[in-house]
Amino acid sequence: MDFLYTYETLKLEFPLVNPEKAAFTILGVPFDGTTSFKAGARFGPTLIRHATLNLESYVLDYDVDISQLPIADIGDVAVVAGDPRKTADRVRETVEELMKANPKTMPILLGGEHSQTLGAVEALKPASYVVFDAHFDLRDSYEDNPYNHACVARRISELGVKEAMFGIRSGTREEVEYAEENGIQWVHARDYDFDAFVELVKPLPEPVYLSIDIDAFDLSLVPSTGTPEAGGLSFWDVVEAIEWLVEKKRIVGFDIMEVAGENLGDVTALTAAKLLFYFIGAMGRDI
Ligand SMILES: [Mn+2]
Repeated sequence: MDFLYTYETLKLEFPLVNPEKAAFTILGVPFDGTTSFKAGARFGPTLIRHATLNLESYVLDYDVDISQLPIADIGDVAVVAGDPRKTADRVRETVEELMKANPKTMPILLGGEHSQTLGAVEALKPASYVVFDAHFDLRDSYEDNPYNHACVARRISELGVKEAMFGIRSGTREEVEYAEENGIQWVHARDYDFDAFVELVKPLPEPVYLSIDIDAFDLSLVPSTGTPEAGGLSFWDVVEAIEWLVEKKRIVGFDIMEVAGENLGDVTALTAAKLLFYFIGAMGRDI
């Protein structure tokens, strides 16, 4: 793990295990080098870890105490300032190394800009990419950079990965056309419900990479994020979708991205931390 810095204070407050023995391995990606509007995603991983202090490790709904599960937190990737491609290379190499050491672990990225999801997807080679996001992220290039956060789903689609998107409510005509031409299915936030989710995700090939851009949620839940948009999904919308995926599909990687902010206890990080516990709790029912 050459590219990591791992301050003790930046880790989850659990009895953690070695990544070679972990069912879940947390990796922070504190990158915000191409943020367009609201800065602070570099603090996302730290803010999410801190927000977990507020939560019970017992996930009520599942009767699972996640502090009893084998979780590793390997710290944060040392980012290459201003360079999303080089930073994503470090994410890819770190995840590759991790999977070599423990092919059974579930890597969980906490971010940080959505651009960094590309590195994890390149390492894990899923057949499908299921994403909750306010935005398509299907631009060919943005601000002269094909690895900008606004291009991540385009780069992933070019790898031949099937995509389904939920919570979309912002994009360009070109992105809509690209989605149509390339068989990328999506559900507008306004039309989102559980049945619409299942209909699109059911036929997708496995394994699946699940990415949560925190801006998929309604703005009231996630005020601190790089490109906030009104009119998003509810917390339970996303939790129910995660539960279905965990039960029905093989998931190879998970991330919660675009959490920003500057203050401990930020609402956005609290939303992200709770979601993290639901994901680990849902997966942990079978461990
Ligand atoms: Mn987004």
